[in-house]
Amino acid sequence: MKTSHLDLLLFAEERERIRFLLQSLSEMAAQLDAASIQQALSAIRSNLDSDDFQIAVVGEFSRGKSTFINALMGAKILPSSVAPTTTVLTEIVHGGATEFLLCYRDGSEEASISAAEFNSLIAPVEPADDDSERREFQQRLTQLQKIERVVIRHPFGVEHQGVRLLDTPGTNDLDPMREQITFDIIPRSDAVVFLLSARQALTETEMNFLRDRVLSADISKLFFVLNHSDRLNESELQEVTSVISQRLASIAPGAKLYSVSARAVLRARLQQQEDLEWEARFRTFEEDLAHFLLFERMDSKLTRPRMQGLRLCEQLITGPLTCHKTLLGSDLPGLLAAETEANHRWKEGATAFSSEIARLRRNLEQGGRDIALKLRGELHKVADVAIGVLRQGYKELSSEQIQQRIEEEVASLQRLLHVKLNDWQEAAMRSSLESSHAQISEALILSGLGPEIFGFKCSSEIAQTLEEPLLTGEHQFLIRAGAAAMGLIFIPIAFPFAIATGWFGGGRILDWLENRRREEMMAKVRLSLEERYRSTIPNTLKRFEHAWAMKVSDVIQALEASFEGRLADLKAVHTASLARIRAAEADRASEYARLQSLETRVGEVRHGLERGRR
Ligand SMILES: Nc1nc2c(ncn2[C@@H]2O[C@H](COP(=O)(O)OP(=O)(O)OP(=O)(O)O)[C@@H](O)[C@H]2O)c(=O)[nH]1
Ligand SMILES: [Mg+2]
Repeated sequence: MKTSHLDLLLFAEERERIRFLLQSLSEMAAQLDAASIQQALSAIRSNLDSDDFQIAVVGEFSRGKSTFINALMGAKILPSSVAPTTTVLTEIVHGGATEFLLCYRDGSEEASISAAEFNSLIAPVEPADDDSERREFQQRLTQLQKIERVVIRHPFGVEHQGVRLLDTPGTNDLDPMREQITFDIIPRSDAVVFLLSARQALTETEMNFLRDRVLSADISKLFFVLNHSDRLNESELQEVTSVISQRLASIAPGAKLYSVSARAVLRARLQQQEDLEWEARFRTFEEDLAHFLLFERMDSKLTRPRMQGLRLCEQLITGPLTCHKTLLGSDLPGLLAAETEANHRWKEGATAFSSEIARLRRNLEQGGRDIALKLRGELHKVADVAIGVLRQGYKELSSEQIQQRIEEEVASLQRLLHVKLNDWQEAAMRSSLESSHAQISEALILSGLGPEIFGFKCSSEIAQTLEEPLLTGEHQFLIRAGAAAMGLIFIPIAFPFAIATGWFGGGRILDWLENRRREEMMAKVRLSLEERYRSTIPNTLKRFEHAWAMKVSDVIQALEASFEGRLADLKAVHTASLARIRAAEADRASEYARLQSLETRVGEVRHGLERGRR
């Protein structure tokens, strides 16, 4: 059953009611000189007004996000592979026929590219040795950077009408994509599908991401999907499911976990065969999703602005309103004295704050140097492995097989390094922030801003701005380039060797020549690999150092901006109060009554928002 006309009317009515409440709250914030609250309210209202319903599919790379969406659509539309694949945001919307549309960062659009063009654009394959193909590949990479997102129109379930399904790059992917996922996509999404892998039972990084970036964004509906379930037997799967469910329960009570195999379902659907076991499990998810879209979608669209509005009511009362009232309690001389004292406190607080910020910056910079050192060691290990594989595999393998071997060996190491680097950065950020936490809080209290750090959990939330600037793209390129170089070297060497073979025909000479040529080839290839892997290390380190420096300055700037913003709010309250009280010296009672009535009205808004809560 679809959403009825009555539901739509009720939805529209409730949305109007919430809009009205938020609007009154915003007016009161203006009367209380709380500019930052007004700003937050205007963002909430514009989200409330939008009719789109966005579902983001997120998860670390290779969890099967693209395969999962393909399975949902019953068509292989999005590219997928063992190596990190999805490089741009892809938006799937309901449409009459399948159509691919590129939206560029500069606002321009390119209509209807073909499926093949889309695939080669999103997951470009590094050419082996052809110069013109290489140029084309580079052009594609450049074009890719300019693309903001790809929109795919595709006919799928009627309940999905009006829904935007987002395929995102791995959350442990490169900057700035992850930042975009964290700060833009998740906060704007109405629901999130969080993909996990049965082979890696909810890692620490996933837990942190979930807690700090997804749950904190007031997402009203979250689906947890345990993909790759076919890789375990039933008892292993049960064990993993129970471990994950327990871990999830600690941060997302009542969360339901769907064990699926997106690959099995996609395969069965493409071949139009029933895979009864996996199909049934997948359907459970699909039915819940359809139920949600049909019956709960609209309600969920209203939940978030309600929650956010309630939080802002609280902030308005405990912040600006209380401050106004406190100031009103004193007479003019008292107020002036309070003003002088506040000025003094603000100054002291600001000094304490900046000296702590300077210390924090030094700590973070040291943390970055320590990580760079560890990273250097790990990159050398990767180079050793790449060269080691060549040494072992050279005799019996073809150059293609060698290429594959190196890719497999190095790709798994890189994935591990990705995770490690992420953990090191997060740990460095956390420990530096935690060690500064007490002093920053003191500076805040001194300035009269209250003990909490800018209204967010300092360590975890700020660590959001921090992501791993790793190597995937470049390394993939290098792996392939290394292999291509091997191919290039092999051909000129093999050619004279073949002629010599024909000429002499003798087995021994053949062996001797073969051995020599192979040794020479081996030496050249090794040299080329050494160059490719080792000589890139300084560059990779530089990139890391640069990215870390950017993170550090982002974090510091965020702290400073927040401090300054709140201090400015407080100063504005003081100034306005002073002016008002000076003017209304004669009748302070009326000013008090005004504040009292504002407080009552904020209370009414709060009550109104709570009334809609389920
Ligand atoms: N065995 C098994 N393999 C799967 C399953 N789902 C996906 N895969 C495989 O896992 C690999 C990664 O799948 P993708 O769909 O590209 O994963 P992704 O999360 O989109 O990866 P990125 O775009 O790189 O972040 C591919 O080789 C898929 O065929 C599954 O349920 N079972
Ligand atoms: Mg993908």
